[in-house]
Amino acid sequence: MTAPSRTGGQILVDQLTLHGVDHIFCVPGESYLAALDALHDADISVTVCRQEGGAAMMAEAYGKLTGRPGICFVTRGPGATNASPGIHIAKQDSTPMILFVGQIERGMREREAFQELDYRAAFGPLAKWATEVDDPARFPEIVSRAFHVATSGRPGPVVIALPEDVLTEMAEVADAPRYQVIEAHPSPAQMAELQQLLQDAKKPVALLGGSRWSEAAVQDFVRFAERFELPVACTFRRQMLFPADHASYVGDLGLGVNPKLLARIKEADLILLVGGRLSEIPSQSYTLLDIPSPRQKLVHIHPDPSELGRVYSPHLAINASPVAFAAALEDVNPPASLPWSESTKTGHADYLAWSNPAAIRHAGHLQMGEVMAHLREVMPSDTIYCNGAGNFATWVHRFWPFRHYGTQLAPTSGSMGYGVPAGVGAKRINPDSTVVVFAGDGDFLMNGQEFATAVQYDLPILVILLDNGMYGTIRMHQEREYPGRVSATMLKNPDFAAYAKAFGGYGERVENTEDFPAALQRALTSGKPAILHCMLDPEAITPAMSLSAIREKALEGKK
Ligand SMILES: Cc1ncc(C[n+]2csc(CCOP(=O)(O)OP(=O)(O)O)c2C)c(N)n1
Ligand SMILES: [Mg+2]
Repeated sequence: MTAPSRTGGQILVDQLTLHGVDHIFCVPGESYLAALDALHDADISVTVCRQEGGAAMMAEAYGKLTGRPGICFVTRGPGATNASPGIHIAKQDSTPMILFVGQIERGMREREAFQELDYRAAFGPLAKWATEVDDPARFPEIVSRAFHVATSGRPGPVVIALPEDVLTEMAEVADAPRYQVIEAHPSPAQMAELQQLLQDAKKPVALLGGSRWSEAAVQDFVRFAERFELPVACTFRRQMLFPADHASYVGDLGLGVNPKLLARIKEADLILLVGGRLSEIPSQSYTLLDIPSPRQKLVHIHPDPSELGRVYSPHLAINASPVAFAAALEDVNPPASLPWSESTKTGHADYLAWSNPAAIRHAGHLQMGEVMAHLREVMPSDTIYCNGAGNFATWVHRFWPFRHYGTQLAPTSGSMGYGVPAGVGAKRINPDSTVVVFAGDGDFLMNGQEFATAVQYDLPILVILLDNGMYGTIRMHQEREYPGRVSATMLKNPDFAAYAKAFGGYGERVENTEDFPAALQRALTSGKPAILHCMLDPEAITPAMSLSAIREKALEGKK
């Protein structure tokens, strides 16, 4: 049977459909009109964004939430370079994503034609795979490979350049079959060894991280933790991998971590590191475990063999996805007595004390401890929280108890500007979820333009914008390293409530703690994308220490 004759753009979009793509995020460009035209009749919804950085971050957020590649389309040179932050996040956060980029016609290559860029060279080190399609008949093969590469092993971003004339050329070619997720399973011998290690352990702890989890895998792990009364921590910004209200939960290895959790891990005799890499932030700048040979017996479970033994030489290396590993745990049985069970209870109590917002007081009229306590009281437990980077993120990471898989969108790569696009992406694909974006005054304006996308698609997300008039994180580091010498960290801000209104959303300024509950209520019931412009005293830079105290301590140390 001969295949029908189709344009390259049509073949491409047909491949997306058969691989299960239901949504794409884009900023249009004349370079890929033929693909846009094919999307016109496809059963794929499109979100058109205001800047490619936002579009790419929305696609990354889609990948984080679904485990399927988030799809983004952008135009040549400037569109592609604008999208690069999203590629970097997908790489560092191990998120499946495919970025399609317009490219000049094949016959003009190497002349530095209009917006020409060598994508293999520009994105090779940033992406998991960067390539260019030379022949429309190869779309089925290359797109199929892209889905396999993006989702297998350690997931990551793929960049595919689309020469304009490849998209318009006709070809007769058969479609590819739908891609498969390549699972890696632990062997029975490895699980028997794990059983023995748990049998011999006195102070075990599990650290959960990375991607390739699912709701079912989290539940599998919860059942295992329950049988073993095992203390479980999550790594930086992976708090959705274990319910915080579970008796086994002992906290997260983020920035500003609970010292009691660090002590527990240092004193452990067995560490199960499941899915994560224990990279710079969760390892506290690579000080938590000895490199390459940790003192604790390390069982490292990772879907990508090249991550096993990369930094830490494990006692037992298991090349398996968290999904497959968690399922295999059903057959691992606890020893008759659990010498660590009291310690697990202490660990959970330590977490509860550490994450209790009621105890927190700082300078200013708006008290974040009380704000967080109120959110804990009134927001649904499956609210999706999104944030970029800045000290403001501490409030949600430390004081919101994440209880469900799929409720945290935060870049482990520490990229500012992620919260708003992630929130828009999350609400677009989960319209029934409550979506809250935490943003700083610096962070928000890095991709605040996507608030217009929220308005355009009628996506009532709530932005809690903490305005302290500065790039606070950097100011904090400045006060530590160069006390009293403020340089390039102050900000003069717009009226963010007016900004929200100008875009067609709901906006309100909040200055006092007692005004927050009613303002929150009005924002949530407005039915519109909303910004609560919250005025935070610059002194309230961390839950524990004021800016002046940090400066004074540094000055003291310099004497
Ligand atoms: C894209 C990007 N640029 C710069 C930085 C460095 N950086 C980290 S936090 C921060 C300041 C964040 O300021 P703001 O959003 O106002 O939050 P605050 O710390 O004041 O709460 C900066 C500049 C970064 N992480 N990402
Ligand atoms: Mg700030």
